[in-house]
Amino acid sequence: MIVRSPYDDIDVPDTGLPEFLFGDLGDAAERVAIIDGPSGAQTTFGELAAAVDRFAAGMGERGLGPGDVIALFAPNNPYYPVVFHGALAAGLAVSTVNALYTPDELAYQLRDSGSKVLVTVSAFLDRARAALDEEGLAVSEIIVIDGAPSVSGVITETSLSEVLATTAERPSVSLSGDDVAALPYSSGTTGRAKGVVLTHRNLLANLLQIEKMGTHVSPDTKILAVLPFFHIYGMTVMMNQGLHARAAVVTMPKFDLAEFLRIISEHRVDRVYIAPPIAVALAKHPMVDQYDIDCVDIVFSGAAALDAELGAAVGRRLNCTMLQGYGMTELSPVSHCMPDDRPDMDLGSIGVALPSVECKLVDPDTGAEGVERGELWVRGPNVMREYLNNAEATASTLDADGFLHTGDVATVTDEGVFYIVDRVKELIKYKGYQVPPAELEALLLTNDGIADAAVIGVKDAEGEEIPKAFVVLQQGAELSGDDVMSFVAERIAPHKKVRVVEFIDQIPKSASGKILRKDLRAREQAPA
Ligand code: 4UV
Repeated sequence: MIVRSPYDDIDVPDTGLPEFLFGDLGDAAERVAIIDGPSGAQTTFGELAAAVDRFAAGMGERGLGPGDVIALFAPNNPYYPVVFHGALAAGLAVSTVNALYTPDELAYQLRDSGSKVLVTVSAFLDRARAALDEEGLAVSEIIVIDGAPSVSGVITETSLSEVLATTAERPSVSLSGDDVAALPYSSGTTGRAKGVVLTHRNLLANLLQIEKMGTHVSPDTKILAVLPFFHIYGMTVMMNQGLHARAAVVTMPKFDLAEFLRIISEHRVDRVYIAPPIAVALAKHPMVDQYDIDCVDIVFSGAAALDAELGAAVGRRLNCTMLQGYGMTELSPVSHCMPDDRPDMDLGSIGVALPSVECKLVDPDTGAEGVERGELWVRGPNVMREYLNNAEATASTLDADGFLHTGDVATVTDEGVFYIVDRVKELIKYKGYQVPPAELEALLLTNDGIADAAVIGVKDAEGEEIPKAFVVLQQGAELSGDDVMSFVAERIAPHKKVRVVEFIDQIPKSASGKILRKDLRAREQAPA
């Protein structure tokens, strides 16, 4: 009943990730590790490792170490890996925060993760300061990556350059693979965002799993990191894979098509990781023809379903290999992908299981295993340890045999090629970003005019998944669909906006009060 990877298993060394990446630079010290896309400024591996060492010393100087958490709230920039790996090297865990978050959303993650320091950029300071006005937070300092030497606020604000100028000794921390490294947030299959406890072993294993598939990332590769490092796709596949392979990672703080094309062309980027909305632009936008981007060898899409036709159109237009993979924050994140040397594999598939990954397909209703079409369960060294402080969510996602229940429905061919064909979990993906319906429903219920609400994902005219709210009004309340959408938009990060509203008399619920999303989805599909 278990479908195994077609590759041999990997061995995962029992070491910390910073030691694994920077312990022995060999002849890479002089090579370029990070290129700041907008300015072209370069950082070598030697400079990066030295800055990682200084950040770790700075954390030790503050009395922070194993068991402590810092939050990193920043767009992609060359200092992101300095803070991330510097904190890890000092034994801390890093909770990476979505750069689009509002102060409330940020405060929630700071509180839930117990973060003691918040690292951010000056452009995000207003939101950072507003979040820290909230009660019950353990944050005692803000470190501003591009801050002036000494900034004063209600809470201590320090510039990163001050932290890195420390002459303190780097704390001697001996890390094992079981220590916690990253705490990104994900809603998983149900509920609000939860801290995903990823160990050094999890993150390291996923790098080795990707490498063993014959992924041709080498010191000559230039990877474009336009997708955010705070999300696990950017963190592992762009930042850490680039560092591990001694490739150059070109950072972009946010997506803008002209800037994206300029940076690819100017830096001769050969490997571009995207989510499906960027594929739409690459296949169709006239601007693409105005740039010399024939340097691109591989475009790799993940984070939401890629339409095979669309993917093929990108491959033809850019004269490059187009590949697709599948991942989930809880899987560190990659469990399946199309190998570099198999561009003949169906682009509508997610490829094969990575080395050391075992899969089951399980009927979500009956629990029958080995069905042709069923919920994808995954086991392997990349599977998260647990959800932070949430035994109940952990128990309903990770079973006693170590299989993680993904909430995605898949099929598999005799050759071990997997397809994602449906989703049985609540989660909505808007442009590859997570939108947890439970969070939107809770927010809608705070409106006095709303008696009940449910949110599901529906397809818009372009086939893009968008959040739709079904709303039951209080008696006598007079809210329009636009009122409801504005109410949400003012209180939440832009990717989580409700984009369609329908008023109904009653939300379908089970006897135990659970929203029957299946019924709402069926209602959507029924002819009008
Ligand atoms: O937790 P998350 O936001 O995580 C991701 C990670 C995606 C990655 C990362 C590295 C890769 O190399 C790669 O190929 C993909 O998105 O959301 C997890 C959910 O996103 C959906 C699915 O519902 C997951 O449970 N999803 C991710 N990739 C695909 C997908 C895909 N290729 N096709 C369909 N759904």
